[in-house]
Amino acid sequence: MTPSLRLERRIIIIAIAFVLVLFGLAALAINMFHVGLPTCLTDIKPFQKGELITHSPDHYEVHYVARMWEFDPEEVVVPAGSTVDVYLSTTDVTHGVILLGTNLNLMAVPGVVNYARVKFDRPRDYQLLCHEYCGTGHERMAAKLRVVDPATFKPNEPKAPVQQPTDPGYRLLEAKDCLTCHSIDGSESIGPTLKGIYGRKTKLANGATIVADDVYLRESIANPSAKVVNGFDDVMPKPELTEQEINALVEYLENLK
Ligand code: HEC
Ligand SMILES: [Cu+2]
Repeated sequence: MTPSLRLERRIIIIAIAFVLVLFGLAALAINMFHVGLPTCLTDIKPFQKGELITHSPDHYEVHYVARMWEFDPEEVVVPAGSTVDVYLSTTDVTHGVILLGTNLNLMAVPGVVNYARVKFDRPRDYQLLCHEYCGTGHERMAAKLRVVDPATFKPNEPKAPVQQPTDPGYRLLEAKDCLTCHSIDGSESIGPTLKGIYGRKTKLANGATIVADDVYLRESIANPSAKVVNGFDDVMPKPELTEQEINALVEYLENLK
């Protein structure tokens, strides 16, 4: 073996030994000193979802969750004169968050919850924007913070439950699996939402437009393929219902505003 080859081999051995020592030190740090990667706080409540918490009529707390490419909550309304504590976290990559027209400017860093306090004196609409490039949807990433006149401010009431679980009509919808394809709160599903169906103008697949009255509701339930709503597939199964059950369902739907 030539001297230069011997030298090369020695260098390789030293390099490998160096890497092994580094791995050994890392293992030592983890096992003896319990050094770990930072835990992601977004996995821990209350920072999984965005929310507005009311502490008092002029003190609020907002948990903003940034993710590609939106903020949760999308819109927050507080009355003028309030102090807002903003907590910010991200569920994916790093985002930058600026509330235009204020000095709120925070980074949303994975695993970290950042905080700032803002006071709003006058009614005004503010834009919350992402100013750290975070992917193709970056420019769309925005949310609204509206500061309104305290006289017109309506506290965020918890959403009134749309369903009355004790209502026999609702129980039937549930028991007959209607709710797997239909919502009663207006949201989209496999079938049209049943919210506000009574009196609704509906375009049918055959081009005709009908107004949903008793007769139509009864027919849609008892014989789903007779009239198919435009834009939906004729997939609703013919349900096994007694005359009484159909009546209860129709009556329930008539009152589902
Ligand atoms: C497998 C999914 C599915 C199930 C289960 C289902 N539906 Fe439907 N339903 C649909 C679809 C899709 C439409 C729209 C196409 C059509 O008109 O047939 C529809 C249409 C309707 C309509 C007319 C809607 C409109 O906008 O005019 C009513 C009323 C209705 N369903 C009631 C019910 C009731 C009550 C049940 C339970 C007994 C039920 N559905 C179960 C899928 C379903
Ligand atoms: Cu972003």
